[in-house]
Parts: sequence; structure tokens; C-alpha cells
Amino acid sequence: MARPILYDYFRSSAAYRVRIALNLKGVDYESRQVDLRDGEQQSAEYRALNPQGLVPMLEIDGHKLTQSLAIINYLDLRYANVPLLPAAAAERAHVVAMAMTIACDIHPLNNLRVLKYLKDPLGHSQDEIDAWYAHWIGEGLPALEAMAAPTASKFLFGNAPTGADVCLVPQLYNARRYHLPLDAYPTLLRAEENANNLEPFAAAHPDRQGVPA
Ligand SMILES: N[C@@H](CCC(=O)N[C@@H](CS)C(=O)NCC(=O)O)C(=O)O
Repeated sequence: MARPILYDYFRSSAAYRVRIALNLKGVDYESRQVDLRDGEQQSAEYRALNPQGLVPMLEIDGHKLTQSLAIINYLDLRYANVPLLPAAAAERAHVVAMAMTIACDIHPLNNLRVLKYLKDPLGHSQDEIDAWYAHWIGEGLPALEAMAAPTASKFLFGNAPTGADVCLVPQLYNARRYHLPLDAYPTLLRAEENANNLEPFAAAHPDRQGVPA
């Protein structure tokens, strides 16, 4: 079977999620950087692979998979060795809801193409764009803290990492890049610290992708 190829970008939080999931599953893969700074994601060549012009995209088992949560779900079904979702229906719904709070309700509002659109053509200043960025994180993280706190332990749910932690760690990485205060989220910080102490998370960190910042 051919080695999976991840169309990746070291600072993309959606790609970072997939790197973590691949590492947790122990899947050896090749990372190909799509340089978002240079707009390589918009090229005809890349859009032929992913019509949305977004990373990540994973070539695996003869498939071209897009959307990080769909890719992670594929990996979870394909490699059952380290489950990323609880088996019980209500617990599973809870973990998926935490992952979606990040992946559907925080991250899309702060995506590169959204920030660029605010600047041009809408004409917002960098201060206004930074305020936008902080606003949506400030809306989402308190809700996530409240959702997680009752059932969290070492991780957002229980004592093993789940898909919720896979989404959390890249989102907090983004928040830190914007120097946003995180002290009000002790449950999230505990899960992040425990996750980053695991090699599959640590190896997926943007600084370890061999790309100059
Ligand atoms: N919902 C998508 C989001 C993918 C996405 O937004 N990727 C960003 C990087 S984190 C991207 O490629 N942005 C390029 C752009 O905005 O032009 C997923 O989860 O895969």
C-alpha cells in the first residue's frame, strides 16, 4: 500500500489536527507543504486535488480525502487501534460537539481567507482584524471550558486523548500566536499540557515540521 500523502501547511490548524491524528494512529505519511503564504492553495494544480483550495488533503488507500474532521473520522474507522471517539452514543456526541465547537464555530471565522477578505475588499485595519480574531476565540473558548469541565480528566474527555483534544491543541496554538489570555480556561490548559506531553501531539507541532517560520 502506498504511503499516505498529507497536503499540509505547518501553521494550518486544520492540517495540524490531521498530523496529530495520523501520529496517534501510528500512520507513517509524507507531508507535502502547500505554501498558504504564497497562495499555492489557489493554484489550478492544487484545486484539481481539492476544489475548495484549502489544506489539509490526504491521499490514502487510493482516496483523496478533504475536510479535517472527515479525514480524522476516516482514520478512526480505518485504524481502530487508538480510538478517538468514545463508543457510548451520548459520550460520543459530547466529544464530537466539543470538536465541532472549535472546527465549525471558532476556526472558520478566523481562517486566512476570512481575515484577508476583511482587509481587502472590506477595508478593515489590522487592529480591527485582530479584534475580530480575538472576539471569536473569546466567544468559543469559555463555552468549550464549560462543556468540558464536568467530564474532563487528564484530557477534555477522560484519561485518553480524543478528537476533541486533537482540535483543541491547534486552536490554543492559534490563540497563543495572537497573544490571547488563556488563564480563564484551566480545563483546556490541563488537557493541552497533557496532550503536548505525548509524542504524537508534540511531533505534529508547527515548529517540528522542518519549515522555517
Ligand atoms: N473545514 C476545513 C477548513 C480547512 C481550512 O480552513 N484550512 C485553512 C488552513 S487552517 C486553509 O487552507 N486556508 C487557506 C485560505 O484561507 O486561503 C477543514 O477542517 O479541513
